[in-house]
Amino acid sequence: MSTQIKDRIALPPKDAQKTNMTCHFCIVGCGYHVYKWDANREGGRAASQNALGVDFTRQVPPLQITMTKAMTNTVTDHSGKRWNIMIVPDKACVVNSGLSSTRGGKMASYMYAHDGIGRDRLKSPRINRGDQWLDTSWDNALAIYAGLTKKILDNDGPSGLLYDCFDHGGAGGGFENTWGTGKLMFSALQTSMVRIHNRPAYNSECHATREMGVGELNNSYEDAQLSDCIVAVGCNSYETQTNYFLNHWLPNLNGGTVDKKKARFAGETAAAAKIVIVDPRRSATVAICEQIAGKDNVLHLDIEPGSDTALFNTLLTYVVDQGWHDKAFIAKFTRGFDDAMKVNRMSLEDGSKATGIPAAKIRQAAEWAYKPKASGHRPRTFHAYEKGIIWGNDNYVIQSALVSLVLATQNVGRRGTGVCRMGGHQEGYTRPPYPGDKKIYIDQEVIQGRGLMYTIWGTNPFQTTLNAEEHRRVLGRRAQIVNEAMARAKGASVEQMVDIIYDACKNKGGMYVVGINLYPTTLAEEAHMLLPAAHPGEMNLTSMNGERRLRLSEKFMDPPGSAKPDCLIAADIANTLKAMYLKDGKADMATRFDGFDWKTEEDAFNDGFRRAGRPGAPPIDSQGGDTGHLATYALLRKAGNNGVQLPIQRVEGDKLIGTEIQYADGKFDTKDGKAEFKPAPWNGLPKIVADQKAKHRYWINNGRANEVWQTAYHDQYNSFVRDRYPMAYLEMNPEDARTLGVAAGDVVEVFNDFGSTYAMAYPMKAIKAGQTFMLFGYIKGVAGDVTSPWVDRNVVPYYKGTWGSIKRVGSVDDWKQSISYKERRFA
Ligand SMILES: Nc1nc2c(c(=O)[nH]1)N[C@H]1C(S)=C(S)[C@@H](COP(=O)(O)OP(=O)(O)OC[C@H]3O[C@@H](n4cnc5c(=O)[nH]c(N)nc54)[C@H](O)[C@@H]3O)O[C@H]1N2
Ligand SMILES: Nc1nc2c(c(=O)[nH]1)N[C@H]1C(S)=C(S)[C@@H](COP(=O)(O)OP(=O)(O)OC[C@H]3O[C@@H](n4cnc5c(=O)[nH]c(N)nc54)[C@H](O)[C@@H]3O)O[C@H]1N2
Ligand code: SF4
Ligand SMILES: [Mo]
Repeated sequence: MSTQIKDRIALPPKDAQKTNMTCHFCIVGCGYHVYKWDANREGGRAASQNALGVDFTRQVPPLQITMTKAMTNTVTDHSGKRWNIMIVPDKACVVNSGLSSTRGGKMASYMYAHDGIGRDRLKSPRINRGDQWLDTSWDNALAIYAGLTKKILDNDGPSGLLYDCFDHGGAGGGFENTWGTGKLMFSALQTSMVRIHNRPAYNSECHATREMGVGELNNSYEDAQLSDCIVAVGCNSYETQTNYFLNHWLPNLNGGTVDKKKARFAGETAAAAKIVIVDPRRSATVAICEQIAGKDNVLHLDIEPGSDTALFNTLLTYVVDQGWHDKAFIAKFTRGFDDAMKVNRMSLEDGSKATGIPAAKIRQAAEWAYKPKASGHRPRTFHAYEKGIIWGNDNYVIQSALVSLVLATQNVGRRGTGVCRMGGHQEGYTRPPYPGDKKIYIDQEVIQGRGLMYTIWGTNPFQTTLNAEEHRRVLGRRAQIVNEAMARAKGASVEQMVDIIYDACKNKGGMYVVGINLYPTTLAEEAHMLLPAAHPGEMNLTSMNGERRLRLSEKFMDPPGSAKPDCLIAADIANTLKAMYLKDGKADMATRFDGFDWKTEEDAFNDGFRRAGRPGAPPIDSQGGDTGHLATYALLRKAGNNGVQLPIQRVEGDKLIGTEIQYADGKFDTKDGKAEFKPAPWNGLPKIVADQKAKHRYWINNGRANEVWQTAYHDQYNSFVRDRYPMAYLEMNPEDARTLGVAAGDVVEVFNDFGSTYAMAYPMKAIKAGQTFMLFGYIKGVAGDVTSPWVDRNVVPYYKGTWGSIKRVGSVDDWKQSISYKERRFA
C-alpha cells in the first residue's frame, strides 16, 4: 500500500505519463496536461528530476506554472493499483496560454477516487424496486430497459418513448456520445419525443441567425484581440467564459494587442478596444472591464430586461441615418435589407423609451461600434452574445435584430469582427436528422400525461427546466404510480416486471423514469433506474470549443465500477433490443438496431463524426461538415491541445489544416450564398410574462456564478463550493432588502403564479431597486421553479424573464458565521 502525500504536492517524475485533456466544463475549452504516475513515487525538485521541467529548488517565479493541491489526486485503477494524477493548464495551448479557472482547476479533484470528492459516483446500474434502490448488473438493468422499450415500441410506437438528452461537447457530451445517443433515438428507436438538455424541445438556440445564413460560431478567439470594439450582449464572460475573457479580451482592452493590429491591418487606425456591455445588471464583467480599460472605455447599457430588440433596432436605424452602413457589401452579399428596415426602423426617442437608456448613450455606443475610424475604415466590431438574449425575450426576434445590425455594418467575415455565441458547454454535435417535422414541447407532454417511459440522459431538468415546479410535481406523481405497482410485485421475473411497469404506465397514467448520469443527483428522488456513465479522462472524447477548435481528450484512467461511456451505453441498449427482436423472429425490426457493434468510443467516432462523405452513408447533421472524415484519433492525438479549427481544409503530412474565420469569401450558409436580413418587430414583453411583472414587484434575473459549474453535480460534494453556497443565493438591492426586513444570509421565499422557491439573500449595492439575481440550477433553491412556461415560436424558453414576490422565511445561524456576504463584484 502506498501512502498518500498530504503535506505537499507530489511532483510527477520525469517518466510520468503525459496526455492531453480539454477542460470538461465550459465552451472555452482550455488545454490541460494530465500527468499520471505510480503513487509510490514522486519526482525531484530539480528541473531535471520532474516532468514539469520546473526548478522547485528555488522560489518559482510568479506565473511560471499554475499548480494547486486541487489539481492533484490519487486514483485507483480496476486492478487495484494506485496512481497519482496532476492536471495542470497547458502554456502552449493558444486558448488559455497556461491559465486555469476556479472550475477547470478542480478537474483532478473531481476525478473518481473512492475517498475523494467524487466518491458518490454511480458505480453500477441501480434499480428502484418501488421502495429501495438496489445495485444490479448491466444485464439485468438492460433486460428491463430494453424489455420495456420493446413493449412500448411494439404496442404504442416510438411516441411513447421520451428522451431528454445532452447535445453538446465536454463532459456529458462529445461527438462520440451525441452520435451514439442520436443513432439510438433517431435511427433505431425513431422517436421524435426528444428534448435537449437545456430547453424543452428538439430545436436550436440560434434559429434566426442560421436562417440568415450566419452560423453562430464564426470567428476565432484571436479576433477578440484584433477588434476595435467589443459589443457584449447578455454574457457575463468573466464568470462564464473565463479564460476567453482573460486571455483574449483583456489584452485588447488594456492596449496590449495594438501592435498586432497595426501589423495586421496596415493603414487602419488602431487603438485599445472599447467595450459596450448590454446587460440590465452590473455584472462582474462590467466591473472588471472598467478596471482594466478605464471607465471611459466601457459603456454599460443597463437596459430594461427584455428590451434588446428595441436597442438593436434603434442602433441600426441610427447607423443607417448616419450613412455608416456598408452599402456595397449589402448590395453584393445580402438580401432583404429594405424590407427589414421597414419593420426594424426605430427612432432614438422610441428606443430610449423602450430600453430606458438615454439617447446620448445609445448614440455613443453607435459611434464606438460603427462610426468610421479616423483612417476612414469601418471599425472592426466583435458582437458577443449568450444567455441574456438566447434565454431572453423572444430569442428569434432578438437574434434577427442583432444579426441585421451586424450585416449592415459588415461585422462578420472580417478579422477582428464576428457575431458569435459566447457559448455554454463545448460543442460536439453529430446526429442523424431529427425524425419529427415539428417542434414538440416535451415538458408539456409530460405534464399532460403523455409518454410512457422517460430517459433523462446527462441532464437534470428538476433543477434546470422552465416551469420546473409543475413539471417535477407531475413527473413525480406519475413515477409514484409505477413505484406502487412495483412494490406490490413480489418475486416477479424480469418479463413479469416489465409487464407490471407497462401496465402502470399505459393504463394508470404512470411514467417509468431512467437517469443516465455520473451521480444519483436529485433525479434519484423520482427515477426508477440509474445507469452509470463515464466522463472525459475515463474515456477518449472529442469536442470543439467556441472557435470550432476540435480536440481529443485522452483516456488516462478507469471509470468507477462498471460505468461506461454514453455511446457504449447507447450501443448496449441497441444491441439488447436487436437480440430481442431476432429472438422474436422480427428481422425487419432487428435491422433498425444494426450498426452498434462498437468496442470503443473510437468506433463510435469513426461511425459518426467521420461518416460524412462515405459512400452510401445516410445523411447526418454534423459540425464536422463534409471534411470530418479527415480527422482521425491518431491525427488529433498529434494535434494536441491546439487541435484543429473546423471545418478541416486538408491534411498536410500529419497536420490537420483548419479554418480561422468563416464567410471571409462573402458566401453565407443560404441556398444562394447571400446573407438575409430579417424583420424584427419590437413587441414588448410576452403577455404571460408582462402579467407576472404587473403582479409581482421583483425581477428574478438568474444565471451563473464563477465558482459553480451548472447544477453543481460535482461541486455539491466539494466543501469549497458547498460551504460558500449552501443554497442558491439571491442578489438583491440593499434598500429592497431593508424594506422586506431581510438581512444578508436570511432565507427568503420567491414566488409567483407558477411556483415558489427558496434562496439565500445576498444584498448588494450593484443590484438596482426592483431587481434581483438568483443563482440558477442549484441543488437547493431552483430558480426554474418560478420561470413561466412561455416559449417562442421555436419552443425556446425565456428563463431570464421572471418576476416574483419575495418574503422573508427565517435565518440559519450557522451561515452568519461561516459565509461571507462581501460584494461579489471586483470593487
Ligand atoms: N432559470 C434558468 N434555467 C436554465 C438556464 C438559465 O440561465 N436560467 N440555463 C439553461 C442552460 S444554458 C443549461 S446548459 C441548462 C443546464 O441544465 P442541465 O443540462 O440539466 O445541467 P447540467 O448540470 O449541465 O447537467 C448535467 C448532468 O449530467 C451529469 N453528467 C455530467 N457528465 C456526464 C457524462 O459524461 N455522462 C452522463 N450521462 N452524465 C453526465 C451531471 O451529473 C448532471 O446531472 O439549464 C438551463 N436552464
Ligand atoms: N462559472 C460558470 N460558467 C459557466 C457555466 C456555469 O454553470 N458556471 N455554464 C456554462 C453554460 S452551459 C452557459 S449556457 C453559459 C452562460 O453564460 P452567460 O450567458 O454569460 O451567463 P448567464 O449568467 O446565464 O447570463 C448572462 C447575463 O445575462 C443577463 N441578462 C438577463 N436578462 C437579460 C436581458 O434581458 N438582456 C440582456 N442583454 N442581458 C440579460 C444577466 O444579467 C447575466 O449577467 O455559461 C457557461 N459557463
Ligand atoms: S474557462 Fe472554462 S474551459 Fe477554461 S478552465 Fe475554466 S471552465 Fe474550463
Ligand atoms: Mo448552457
